[in-house]
Parts: sequence; C-alpha cells; structure tokens
Amino acid sequence: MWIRKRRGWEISESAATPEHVFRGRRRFLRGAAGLALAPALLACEKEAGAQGDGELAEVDPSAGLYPFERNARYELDRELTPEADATSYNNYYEFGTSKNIVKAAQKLPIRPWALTIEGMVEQPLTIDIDDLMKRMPLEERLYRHRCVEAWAMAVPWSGFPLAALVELAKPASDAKFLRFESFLMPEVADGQSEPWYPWPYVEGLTLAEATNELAFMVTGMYGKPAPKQNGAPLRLALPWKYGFKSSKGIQRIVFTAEQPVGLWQAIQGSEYGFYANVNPAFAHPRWSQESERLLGSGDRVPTQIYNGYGEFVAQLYPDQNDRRYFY
Ligand SMILES: Nc1nc2c(c(=O)[nH]1)N[C@H]1C(S)=C(S)[C@@H](COP(=O)(O)O)O[C@H]1N2
Ligand SMILES: [Mo]
Repeated sequence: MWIRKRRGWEISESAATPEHVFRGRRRFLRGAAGLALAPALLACEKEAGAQGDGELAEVDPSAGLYPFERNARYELDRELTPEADATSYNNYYEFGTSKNIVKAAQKLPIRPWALTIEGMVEQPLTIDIDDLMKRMPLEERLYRHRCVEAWAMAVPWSGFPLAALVELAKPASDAKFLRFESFLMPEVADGQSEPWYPWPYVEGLTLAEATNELAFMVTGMYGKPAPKQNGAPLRLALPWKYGFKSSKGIQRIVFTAEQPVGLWQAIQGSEYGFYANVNPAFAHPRWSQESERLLGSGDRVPTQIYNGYGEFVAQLYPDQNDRRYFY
C-alpha cells in the first residue's frame, strides 16, 4: 500500500521471518500437551520466546474454545494458503511498512483487551474480549482475501458474524455507518510514531454492509487464536472488499450518521475509497487489478468481481460500472 516511495513489501516471501518454525513447534506442544501439562507448555513457550526479543510467553485465555465448528456455507475455489505464509507475510503499518512485521507485532499486549461500542446506539458498551466471545455465535469460515496490492490468500478464519455484534449494540434508527478504530499505542507500535499517518487505523462500513452475512469479526485462524501479526485479538474479514477494509487490532466501534474516512482514504483519497469492493475492471491508478498472486504457491489467478462473492453482496451496490464502489 505504498503512497510516496517504494517500500519494503517487495521482499520475497521466503525472505520473511522464520516465525513458522517457532509456531509449528508451539502448535505441536499445544496439541500434544493438553491442560495437565500447561506449566510445561508455559516453560517451553518462554524458552521459544527467548529466541526473539519481545516474544513474551503468553497463553491465550481463549485457546480452549478452539477449534470452532466450520460453517460449510462459505466454500473456496482454491486451496487454503499454508498457515506459515498467511501468518508471516503481513500488512500492519502500526508495526512497519514492510510485510515482515511478525517480530515487531509481538509487543502488542492483547490481554486484557476491551472493545468499546458507542455513538448512535441504545446503550454504549465496553466489553472484555473474552466475555464478548462467550456471548457471540462462534464459527469457522473459509474465505478468500484480496489485498489491493494484488496478492491474495485463502484462510480458515474463526470468529462470529458482525451482524451479531450489531444486534448486541442496538443501533439507533438514524445510525447509518460503523467506524472501526484500532488501537493507539505508540509506545509498543513503532509505526505509530511515524507522524505522517493519521493514527489510529480507521475503517468504516455502511450498516447494510455490516449486517450482510459475509461481514465477519475474526478472533482466530487455522483453528486457534489469531497471532498478533494477523490482528489479534479482534479484526474484520470482509472478503468482497480489498484487504485494507479489514481492520486489525480493533478496540472501538462507533455507530454514526456520517460516512467514516479510512486511514488510507485520508492519506490518498483518489486511490483508496470508502467502498473498496474488489473489481478487476477498475485498475488501481498505479497497477492493474485483473489478476492476483496467491501467497504460498505464487500462482497468478484472475481476480473476480466482489472477489467472487457477488451472490452475497452485489445487491448492496446499485451500479457495477460506477468506479466509486470499486476503489
Ligand atoms: N490496523 C490495521 N489493520 C489492517 C492493516 C493495517 O496496516 N493496520 N492493513 C490492512 C491490509 S492492507 C491488509 S491486506 C490486511 C492484511 O491482513 P493480514 O496481515 O492478516 O494478511 O490487513 C488490513 N488491516
Ligand atoms: Mo492490503
């Protein structure tokens, strides 16, 4: 998502951090050990964590809830992206402008984590992430993800429909949009000391988009809590939109009558708009959107309108020839 100069995301995937080695080992330990061996697991995690500074040993209190039952309604037309690729090639400007931010992201404290819901709602609410998960209908979904930079992945996300959260919030009748605000912690997120970006990360949806069945709040991926670099403990998955709409590290949702201005839109509104629905027919001003590169295999495949999710969302947009819905 570069704006002015060429940035570090041009590095090859194989040059990205070997975090998956560490993760693979941790996964094995978790699976094999179970609760009785939790202290041993902790010890191992400490040891593993010591390999990279800032990687603190933390056992996610929600870990026991996983895996969630898969909702078979959402089918893929492609292989799942290998976990090691989806969790090591990341876009998270709070932690740097390269795709190699795994290590930096480990500094983010994800417990306790409160979500605040406010603005035009019946009852403003602040709720702890683990309490929220107890109240939400948890499930797993396989979704495609298409970054505006023309790379893509296919991920088993765990979470709950955003519509369930909207129902909990009870929006006022004149609320029209949701504004999602991510964390603001410049003391742990080095990228937030970069004054040129209008932190915190902000994105928005119309109420109709937010209550569309596809809009999904993510807490986990690959059958376990999401790693920090992928947006733990709470992010969005909006598979019909370019990836920048799917905010990570969400702390606040504001119901409003005004269309929110996203961080990228604020910086470069001619290139990154509010709707940002995937459409190969509308090129980005600086590159084509006709095809995408799959993380993992590196294969190039044609991009589909609404990223292939037209049957779910096309009715939300009155004109598929109007660029304003597609950047
Ligand atoms: N808070 C925050 N959320 C974010 C971003 C970001 O920089 N900060 N990048 C976005 C972009 S451009 C993409 S493609 C996805 C990447 O998610 P991933 O790292 O899990 O692949 O996160 C989106 N959400
Ligand atoms: Mo992206």
